[in-house]
Order: sequence, then structure tokens, then C-alpha cells
Amino acid sequence: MEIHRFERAWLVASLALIVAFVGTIVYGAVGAGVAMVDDGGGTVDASSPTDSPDFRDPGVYRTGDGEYDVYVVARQFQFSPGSGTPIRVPEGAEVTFHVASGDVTHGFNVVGTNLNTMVIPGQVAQLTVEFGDARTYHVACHEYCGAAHHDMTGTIEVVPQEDFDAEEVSEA
Ligand SMILES: [Cu+2]
Repeated sequence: MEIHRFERAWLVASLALIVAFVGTIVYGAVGAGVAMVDDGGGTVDASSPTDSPDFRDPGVYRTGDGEYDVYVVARQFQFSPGSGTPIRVPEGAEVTFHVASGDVTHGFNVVGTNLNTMVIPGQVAQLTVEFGDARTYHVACHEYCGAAHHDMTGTIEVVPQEDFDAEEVSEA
């Protein structure tokens, strides 16, 4: 069978495009460090996460030198802590967030960073991050969770160490 050289050129070009498109999808899925929420963070009772000892009293806990665990419960339409009471951590802290949902699927996205996870009922989303200098970050829910989803926001305040030390933080 004879293929005209123009036809061959189009075949090669379209095959190259398909390979390039598949390549961008593969890169988007794995290259940027994107991963599904797994069970590494543990599980809680989906209807009542605060029955779990870790989530009994959500908040900021010191676990070591410059290391903190932050337990957050997401519910329609607030993060606790986060909305109302900001999450406060000191400059340079290594923070592990443990986020659980008390009702429907929520999102936890620290705006302007790549800190971003789904919060699936029953599953604890776990993220570790190192904060730099003092500044305020905003948290947004990015999974549509109901009528007031657009109001579901929170705040993380990274504060100078001396300001942080002046407050009371529980030891884990
Ligand atoms: Cu939402």
C-alpha cells in the first residue's frame, strides 16, 4: 500500500499530538505531586469525628521543637478552628494538619500555596508543611458543600515566635 507523503506527514503529526496530550495529562497527575487522599491520616467516625480522641478538642498542639499538629474539623460552613478563631502557629513551624469532616465532602485549600486537599467524611486528610515568615494565609473550602459554601473560609496566622510564646498552647 502506498501512502502519500503528505498523508504520512499528517499521520505522524497527529500521533505526536496524541503523545503530547497524554504526556501533559500524566505530568498533571503525577509531576506536580498530586495524590489521592489516602488512609495515611487515619479514619474517624464520619457522623461524629469529635468522638475520636484526636478531634475531641480541635486546635493547635505542640509535638516537638518547632513542630505542631493542628486538628481541624470542617462542617457546613466553617473550619474549627480557622473560621472565627484563626489557626495560629509561630514562624518557621513545621505543621501537620489533620482535617476531618463532620458532614459532607469539603476542601481545605491554603490560598496562594499548594497546600490543598479534599476532606472526605470518615477520612482524615493529613498534610505537613513548613511555614516561613510571619504572615496571614486564607483558607478556602474548594469542594461545593452547600448553600453557603462560598462563605466557608478560614485564617492561618503565622506569628513571630515571641507573640506565639505569650499564648497558651497545649502539649500533645
Ligand atoms: Cu465548601
